[in-house]
Amino acid sequence: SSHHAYADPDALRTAFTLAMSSMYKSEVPLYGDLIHIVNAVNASTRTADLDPRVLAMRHGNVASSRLDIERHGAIRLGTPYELRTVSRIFAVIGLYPVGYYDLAAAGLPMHATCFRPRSTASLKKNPFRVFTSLLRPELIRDEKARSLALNLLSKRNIFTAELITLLDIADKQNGRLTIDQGTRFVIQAMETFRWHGTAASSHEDYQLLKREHQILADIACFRSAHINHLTPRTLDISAAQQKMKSQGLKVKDRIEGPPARNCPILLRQTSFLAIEEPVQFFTAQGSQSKFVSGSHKARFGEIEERGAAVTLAGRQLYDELLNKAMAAAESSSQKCTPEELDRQVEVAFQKYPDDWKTLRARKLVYFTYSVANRHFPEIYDDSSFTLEHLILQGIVDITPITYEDFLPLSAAGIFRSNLGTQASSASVNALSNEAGMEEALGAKLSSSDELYKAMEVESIRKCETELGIKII
Ligand code: OOG
Ligand code: NI
Repeated sequence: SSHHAYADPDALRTAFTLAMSSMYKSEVPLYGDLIHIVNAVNASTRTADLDPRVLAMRHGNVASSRLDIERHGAIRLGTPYELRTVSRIFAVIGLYPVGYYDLAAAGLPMHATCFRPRSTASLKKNPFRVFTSLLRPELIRDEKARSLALNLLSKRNIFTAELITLLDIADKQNGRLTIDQGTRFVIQAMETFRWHGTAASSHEDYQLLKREHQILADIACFRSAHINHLTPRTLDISAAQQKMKSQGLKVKDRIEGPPARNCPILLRQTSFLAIEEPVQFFTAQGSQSKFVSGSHKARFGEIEERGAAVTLAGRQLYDELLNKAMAAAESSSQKCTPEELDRQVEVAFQKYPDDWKTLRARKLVYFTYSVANRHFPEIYDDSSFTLEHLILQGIVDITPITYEDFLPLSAAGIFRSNLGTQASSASVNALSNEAGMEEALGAKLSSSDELYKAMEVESIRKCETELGIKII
């Protein structure tokens, strides 16, 4: 019954991404330095030498896509209510929960999902996504720390009243906001993810939680779910890593993920290490409450280089080879140095095919199909054709699908390098709990594999329409 012009969720996502980016740059100036480094590396990468398919995946698939817009961020939430409300925020900007990430295996009392666009069209407009982890209080061994964390979390409210009002309005408008409401929404949403230099806990409570697990203090002692990093894409992650080092940034000791390849798969990531930031805590000591100065280390800057989405078989091979490399590095006579692990990864991944044809023949990577040549005599008789035939005849082209998700082992490596801790005893041997995540969220998690398969099918249907034939 209204004639309001609703804002396009993809456009709102871009406004949100840009607001988040400028907020983070002003909060963490070192992040601004990282952006300069990435821009310089991207500008000097010899893109003409790159396989256009590889460039497309690194760049983001579309000519119109801005190279300088971030590709992901991460937040850590404390309660199911926070997760459900954040999922309402993300739905307004076209992000939906996809996939389950078990972090307990890495010694973290948490699990996670990725809020991201699901459709090809939406991904093309802006693939920005948020790695969103949730505390699993049942994995906190120490009774006192657990109840303290839950008590602090029960008292905090990370959402402004106006934001909740706008979310309720969106519910009544089919999930949409008008352009004016959308503008207010982005401003209000930033309050949820902003840094606060004044903690919501006493210094004593902060230290108690930190002793149990540093991540607990980060999740429970603050007034917001501060964004803990943003991640621009880079066209050459090795060069960017080198440049970060040469400019004096403290960087992660190795690039996570698969080794450099002709046909990149999945995701390679590295970061500068979390900075120590001043924080004011109140202290309960004495009769008068007063403030004490302390500090907190949680926030960093990351870069990523994306490759192809792999099938379940492709993922199995990836996990197998990575595990083999880690085992070999552990048992090598030298100490397990980052260099030794890099070397073992190189060796192990020689078993992972590295040309698109073989990757497709062995069903290790997902592809989309597009019409390369519609003026082919054969296609005018009205029979059906196999995909293989059309590819061989040069009528249909194959393009690897860009990986849009995360890697739990890489994520664990990133957590670890920023916490400066090894796996804690707090959560060893814990089982993953995907059902628990869905219950907290109040919704099902989409399967990334189903989404990649749907993209493949959609592209084949499109070829059929364009060629006017049936592909079997
Ligand atoms: C999230 C770390 C995971 C990634 O890129 O794998 C992540 C966190 O530190 O909260 O962002
Ligand atoms: Ni990240």
